[in-house]
Amino acid sequence: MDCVFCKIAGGQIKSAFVSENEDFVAFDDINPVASCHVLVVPKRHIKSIKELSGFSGQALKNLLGIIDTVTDEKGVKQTGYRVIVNQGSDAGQEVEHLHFHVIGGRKLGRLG
Ligand code: D5M
Repeated sequence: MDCVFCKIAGGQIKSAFVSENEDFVAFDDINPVASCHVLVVPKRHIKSIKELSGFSGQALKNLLGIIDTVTDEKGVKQTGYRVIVNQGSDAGQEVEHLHFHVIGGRKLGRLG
């Protein structure tokens, strides 16, 4: 499958991970909108947020755990951050492999 995030997660495209666990990798967004802009990506190819319902409790804990580690690493844990999923074309989703944007490091504007 020709998926850029599968290649990053699988190591075919070299990327310095901010963090990694059994189910997820986290790496800097290539086109950051803030000093902290990290993508948290499941290692398994998952197209849509709806498929999260198939995750085990442990995998969901690992999702929250890696977000916690990333925000700590990037120094935004105390100041605040956003976790965003762009789902579908109206939301501007570009990569069809589920990913969570973790954005912080400045005052963020309103959503919309
Ligand atoms: O966001 C897709 C995001 O993925 C967008 O912010 C750019 C980022 N991107 C695309 N390719 C790469 C690579 N190779 N490394 C890091 N970041 C990347 P979406 O929510 O789909 O609009």
